[in-house]
Amino acid sequence: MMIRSADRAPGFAAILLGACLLGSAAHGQGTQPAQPGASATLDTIKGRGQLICGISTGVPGFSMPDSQGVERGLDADSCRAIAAAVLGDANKVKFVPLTTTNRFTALQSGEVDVLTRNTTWTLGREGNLGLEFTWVNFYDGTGFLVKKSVNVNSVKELDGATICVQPGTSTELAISDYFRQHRLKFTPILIQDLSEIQNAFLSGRCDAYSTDSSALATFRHTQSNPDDFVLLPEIISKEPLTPAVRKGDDKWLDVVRWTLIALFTAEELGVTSKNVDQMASSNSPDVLRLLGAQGEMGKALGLDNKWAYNAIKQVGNYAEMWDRDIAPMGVPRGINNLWNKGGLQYPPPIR
Ligand SMILES: N[C@@H](CCC(=O)N[C@@H](CS)C(=O)NCC(=O)O)C(=O)O
Repeated sequence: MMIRSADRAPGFAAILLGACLLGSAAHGQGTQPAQPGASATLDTIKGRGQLICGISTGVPGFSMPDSQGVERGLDADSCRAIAAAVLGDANKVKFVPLTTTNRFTALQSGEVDVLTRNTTWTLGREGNLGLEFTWVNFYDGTGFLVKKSVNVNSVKELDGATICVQPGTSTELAISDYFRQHRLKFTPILIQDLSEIQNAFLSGRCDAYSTDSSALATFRHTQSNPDDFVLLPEIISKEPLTPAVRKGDDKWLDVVRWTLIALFTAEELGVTSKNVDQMASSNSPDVLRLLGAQGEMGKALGLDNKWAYNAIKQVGNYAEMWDRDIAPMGVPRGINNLWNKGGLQYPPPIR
């Protein structure tokens, strides 16, 4: 039967009205926040009183033990922020160093609760490996490091070169795509162990060393003779580095994602580890909600309403982490800045 527009109109109006009502209920004015569902991962972490975090075996600026054996870096600090949000204590973290090849199985098998290890968010990994990426904590790209003595100024001059690269990385794919597309040849030297690959490069076994350009910059910075190395100008791929969780526990995904977002939000709102207590009596509703002085944002995640307060107080906002971990390596903030400072970080609203 043909439906005349006159028959249809009231139905549409009713649907629209219904949608508007739903919209205002969802907005939360005068309503109770939805009760969070269960998270097996969150329950396990709370039960054991410790977060188990997968990190790298040693990338300066990201996760690398200092002289006292304490893990330092942006990824290590991201783990601490999650522990502070979940358990109220940034020190309740067990760090598990993982290689490029065993990192995904460690997450899949439940050996770690979260993988916070300079890992690129890709469709293949999310679609095929049972992983879910949370929120980018560093926008990176594949680069190339060469010795100054080889006198190479561009990737195009690496035709026929040997290139050291770690297996199981998105770097491998980025290089083979780029070289094929530009009709260049190269021989990959695949070495899994980090110190082995670095030694291979330093001893001249490969003409170039390729990985995330941030890691190359921090590696160069930590050499006794950084000026003997050149980071080539080309960045040949996008590598958004993103902490990942196992698929199938959406509530845990929410916790990790929103804790990272809270660190960027704190920076955006000017909340730091130093002023967080004064800010808890700010007149900004956004600040009050972030710090749990108003609303029930923590409860919506299955956490204490002081989740973000604890993370910011104990670890600092993203800019503080950056200044502590990355800036000393001479890496400029660039696209990792907030959206209102010319960067890509645009944290969604905490409300
Ligand atoms: N972002 C790329 C590369 C990540 C990567 O593994 N980079 C190396 C070089 S910085 C690394 O972390 N090595 C440290 C290690 O093997 O522990 C990926 O996700 O595949």
